[in-house]
Amino acid sequence: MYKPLKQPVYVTQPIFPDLTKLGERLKDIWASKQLSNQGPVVRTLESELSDFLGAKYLSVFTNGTLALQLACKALNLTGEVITTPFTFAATIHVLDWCNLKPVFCDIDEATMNINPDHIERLITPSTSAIMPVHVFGNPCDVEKIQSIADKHGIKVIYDAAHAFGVKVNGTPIANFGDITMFSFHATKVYHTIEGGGLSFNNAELMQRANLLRNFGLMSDGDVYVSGTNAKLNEIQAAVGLLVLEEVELEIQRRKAVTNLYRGCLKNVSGITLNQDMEGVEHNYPYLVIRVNKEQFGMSRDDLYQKLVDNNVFPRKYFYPLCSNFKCYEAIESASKKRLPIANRVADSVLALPLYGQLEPSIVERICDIIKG
Ligand code: T4K
Repeated sequence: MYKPLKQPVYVTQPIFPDLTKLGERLKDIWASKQLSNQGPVVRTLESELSDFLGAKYLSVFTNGTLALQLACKALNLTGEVITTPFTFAATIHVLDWCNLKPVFCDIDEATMNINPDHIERLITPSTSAIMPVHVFGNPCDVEKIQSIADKHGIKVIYDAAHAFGVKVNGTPIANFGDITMFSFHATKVYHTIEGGGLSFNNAELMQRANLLRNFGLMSDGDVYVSGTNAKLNEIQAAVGLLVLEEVELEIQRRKAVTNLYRGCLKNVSGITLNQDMEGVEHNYPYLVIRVNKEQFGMSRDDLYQKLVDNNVFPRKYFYPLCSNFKCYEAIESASKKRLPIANRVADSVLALPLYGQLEPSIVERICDIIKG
């Protein structure tokens, strides 16, 4: 018989770098008298992240959402952008804030990513780009997506908010598409408390995004484009450098926790877990199960409540589906009939607690609650 957990267990816990080391870095910042506006710590972070992520060019921003907006602006996107409804609200809000019309494409049941076989039929003369999301860090079918984009002369921006450090057949995820966005939010495998990054394969695009990040101000003081303020500051960059030192160990620990869940829940009828993909170096950002009510004997929502009642706080990532949000449901492509897989997936997913410091005994107790 299972017992409720004494302390609440949340879906994630950020990496907290060593306070003494942080103190040393803060002393240096105090001495430098520079707190923001592309200071030395931000520049070092950009260089170290670029190396870690295998990016050709990389810039950091206030958060992933603003970074994604600037990516759309830097590429001068117009009209319609084909994307997935199975994502966090930010992906779709970015399009809306950039006056772009999201066109929802159904997803693949196994990967939960945009289904490339459905993309082409959604392309119209107004389509300027595809914005796929590497959901839960699982890479999209990057080759197929690129060949569709090339055939139709449209851009690809990847939302890789979850995919920090992922590799596909040895190629860093940062290398695909025109621009790739990473979120460095505290809930992510790697973080700068709040923050985001863009990787580019092209220096000119990076310069454009960098200009947009700093009000469009040119070095001569003149302004040619309407920019915004999307700069990261020195203190967060210092945290980011320290978190970077720990991220590989964090990923290894998350892998061990993931494998423990996989073992404990292996034979539970009606519960399926996300699996590793062939040729992919994963980063284990989320432990997502799918609940089949008929086989498991309990709905996803009832299981969620049972866990909460026992002091475990999973999240229904991503429910409701973005296409069912009140602000987007009137869009033609948001119709439930056109998105059967995405609707089914959103109704059955549950993200269980996953982070490096999660103790094996707690994982076992969470699994006992699920099975009990
Ligand atoms: N695209 C995608 C696909 C994304 O998933 C996201 C963000 C973005 C774009 C945008 O990137 P950013 O602009 O955020 O950089 C969280 C995050 O706020 C959000 O960054 C993330 N995706 C989304 C999936 O999750 P919430 O509202 O679910 O987080 P919250 O505050 O409920 O945190 C979850 C749990 O984590 C808490 O119950 C406790 C724990 N926690 C959280 C924080 C922040 C801690 O223990 N410590 C903490 O500091 O949105």
